[in-house]
Amino acid sequence: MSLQRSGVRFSPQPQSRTAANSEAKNPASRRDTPTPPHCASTIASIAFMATAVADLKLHSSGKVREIYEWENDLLMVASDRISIYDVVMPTPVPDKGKVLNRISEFWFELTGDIVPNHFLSADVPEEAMERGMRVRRLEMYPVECVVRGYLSGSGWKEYKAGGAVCGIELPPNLLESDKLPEPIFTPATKAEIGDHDENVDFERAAEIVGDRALMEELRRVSIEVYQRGAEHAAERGIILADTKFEFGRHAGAEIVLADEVLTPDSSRFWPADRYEPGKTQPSFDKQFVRDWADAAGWDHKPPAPELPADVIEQTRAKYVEAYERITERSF
Ligand code: Q0Z
Repeated sequence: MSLQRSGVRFSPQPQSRTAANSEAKNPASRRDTPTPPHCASTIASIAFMATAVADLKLHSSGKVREIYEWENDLLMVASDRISIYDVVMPTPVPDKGKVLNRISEFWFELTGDIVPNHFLSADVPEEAMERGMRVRRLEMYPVECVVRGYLSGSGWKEYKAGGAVCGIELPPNLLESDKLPEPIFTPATKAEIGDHDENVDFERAAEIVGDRALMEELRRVSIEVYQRGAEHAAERGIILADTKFEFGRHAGAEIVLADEVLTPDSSRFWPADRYEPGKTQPSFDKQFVRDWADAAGWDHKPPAPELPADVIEQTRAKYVEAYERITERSF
């Protein structure tokens, strides 16, 4: 059976994370996509990816990733697109997709004894080489399984407002970015397109899933995978402050870890040597982009400005560094 070609395309702000839209047949139907970035390597990769085969049907797309239907399985492909302030930048970061895909692969292997996962094979069509994986098609649970080891983002906001996060009471007088006494499970529901996910308490998440015992197991597994990853990363100078997991089921298994796992896009990665509670922490991977965009005075509304080559290069280096520290392999 011949491998269909696939690959990443630079599409304009695909804000939808929703599943299969019958219109979305992939590349072919999107050939009129405006040409985004303008550096030579990008043009080259667009040219390359334009030949990337269109024959796989798009299953779902996110801001920076796509999923295709592939026989009875799925092909998940990570692009080089980068988003900050929830907006995709017009300039890709070379190799970001490969780095994230390989980080997920690494964690799937390291946590396979805790929970089965959707990874099937890294043997994918040439065009998706290293940035794609074959995964098992699942029925997904409609909750985001968030684990927080540190107080940041919406967790910090909720805590400031009422001393609790998703119904979990926390000790008084915590600072922004403080380490929590123990990791907490703070589920969220997938929001409508363009909106942020909504934090919910455990009982609400259990209602949504329709099975409290199952939800308890999702919580237990989520915390265990987070702890395994956070310990591993901490030993290598990276704080995994928090993360979001997604789970699904198939005929033979009730709980299967899916999506991307403990990547810089699904988690907050902080450089441990810069850790300083009481303020917002710098991002391990995206800080150069944020700093440049802030200095440029961008209002965080699309369209985002093109990124200069040195910002791209420094950012690429941070992704590669994250990969090499975590996996102890050279990229
Ligand atoms: C994951 C998402 C992405 C857009 C659906 N193994 C699976 N089986 C069924 N569905 C999914 C998976 Cl991973 C699934 N998402 C999230 C990922 C692009 C949306 F790469 N949506």
